[in-house]
Amino acid sequence: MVHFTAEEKAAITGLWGKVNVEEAGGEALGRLLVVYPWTQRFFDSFGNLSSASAIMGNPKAKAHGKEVLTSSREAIKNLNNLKDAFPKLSELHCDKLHMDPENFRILEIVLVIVANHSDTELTPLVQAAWKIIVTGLVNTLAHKYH
Ligand code: HEG
Repeated sequence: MVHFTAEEKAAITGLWGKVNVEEAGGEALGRLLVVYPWTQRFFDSFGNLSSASAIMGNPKAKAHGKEVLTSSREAIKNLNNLKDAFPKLSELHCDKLHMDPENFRILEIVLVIVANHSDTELTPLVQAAWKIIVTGLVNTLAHKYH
């Protein structure tokens, strides 16, 4: 795991402060469901996921995307100890949802795409930092898998 200095931590926390969790979260989860349709099987309760526009406008998908990014933002507060950030969530996805951790990697790809498409001008350095953080988060969530 990468060790971050105080300065790097401040830069990363600042970057996350700018992320609109509602917008980026909804966009990321929507794209996940559209581009990787097999992920829809986890979301039976979401209602209409029959087309790309239905998915992108689905309020439950948006709310879940926001929840995912909000919890990610909490984890970022403890950057140098990411692997201990999500023990309960990791167990939930493994033991209760029986979700293949490969799906975390897919979400990782989507999150990087969403960041690169955002209105905010992102320097290559910030893009690289985002990629590292998202990878860290994803590894964290896979940590309790057995
Ligand atoms: Mg998961 C529940 C976070 C990837 C499917 N996910 C949750 C919850 C959080 C969360 C905070 C609510 C937990 C609770 O109610 O106690 N998820 C989370 C993160 C990431 C992630 C931080 C990746 C960075 N989740 C993920 C992926 C899928 C998925 C890739 C499916 C492809 N999550 C999922 C499902 C639930 C949660 C099906 C249960 C939803 C429900 O029952 O309402």
